[in-house]
Amino acid sequence: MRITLLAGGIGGARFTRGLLHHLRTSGIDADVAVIGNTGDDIRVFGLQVCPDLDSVMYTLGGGISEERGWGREDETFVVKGELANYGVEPTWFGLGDRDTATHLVRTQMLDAGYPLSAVTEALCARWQPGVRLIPMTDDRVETHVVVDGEETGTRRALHFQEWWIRYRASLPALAFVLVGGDTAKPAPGVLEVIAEADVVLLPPSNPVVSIGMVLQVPGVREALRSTAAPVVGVSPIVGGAPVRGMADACLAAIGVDTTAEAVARHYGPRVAALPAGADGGGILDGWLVHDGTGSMASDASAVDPLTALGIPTRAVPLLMTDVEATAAIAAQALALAEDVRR
Ligand code: FO1
Repeated sequence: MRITLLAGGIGGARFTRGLLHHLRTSGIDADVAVIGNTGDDIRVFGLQVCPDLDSVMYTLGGGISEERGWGREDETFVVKGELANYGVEPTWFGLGDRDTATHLVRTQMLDAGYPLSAVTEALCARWQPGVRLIPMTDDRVETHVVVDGEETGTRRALHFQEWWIRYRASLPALAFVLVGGDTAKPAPGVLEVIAEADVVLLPPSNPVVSIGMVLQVPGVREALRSTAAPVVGVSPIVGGAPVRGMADACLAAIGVDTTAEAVARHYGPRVAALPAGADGGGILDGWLVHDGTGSMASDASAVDPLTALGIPTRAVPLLMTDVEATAAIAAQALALAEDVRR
């Protein structure tokens, strides 16, 4: 069985870990490919850092810092402190000492001319994530955030990482721009693993700056709309709020309500014929929303309207509290995919 996921950082990595656990414990033989978002990538201190690729690689490879969800466990930040002592910026970026080895190997290989997809494959040879991790593109892209400056009319763009880390997404975002996105090409394998998949899953990653950016790579949305595989998504909004991260700040910027239903409508139903002028057309065949189990409110009210829209929707427990709970969500997503398979 071939399963392809479009993933961002922490949410996508954790969901994939649960999926692999479900496949292993159910004895399902599957090849899993993860198309990773590279809009978060940033060059700091001369090093190319790929946060979402590394979150997937470390989480599945067993090196992740569980409490941070990014970077390495048992991490130290000695070099970061020394850089700050020299007064060099960005002091706000959490450059970990162990993590730096990854950035050094990646930067060295990129400078030697290897494409990011080859570099990622080389790094994964050490981590053995158990999936084929492919960057969405080998071309240099960066997500920049347009914000209003202090003085009126001084609109400016800053790198997503500065907006996310330094400002904690507190500056109202007016737009997210994938710089370089319009001319980026899908990395080798990206279109193939979508076209040849038996199932495509959208984990509960940030729909704007993670999955949204993968969808901006020319050709990806069309590949999703034409693959024979059912495309099933898991809502990143649970009980009207993002479980983690700041998806609400991102969704507000693009005028999408922070609800499980609004995010599904944003991705759009795949079945609907392309209304004239539609922005590329919908990609969803199925959607999972939270049923209220645990402390979060239920999103079950989304089931009927979305199903009527052409996105068969199920309400199930969506809190990824541990690997077993996440495996259960993955099992539900695969079951829905079979039910909606055309
Ligand atoms: N997130 C933070 O909140 N603070 C940091 O200092 C930080 C540093 C960092 C370094 C490497 C890396 O791979 C990720 C890092 N992240 C940090 C997380 C990162 O900003 C986000 O995980 C993604 O960009 C959003 O998914």
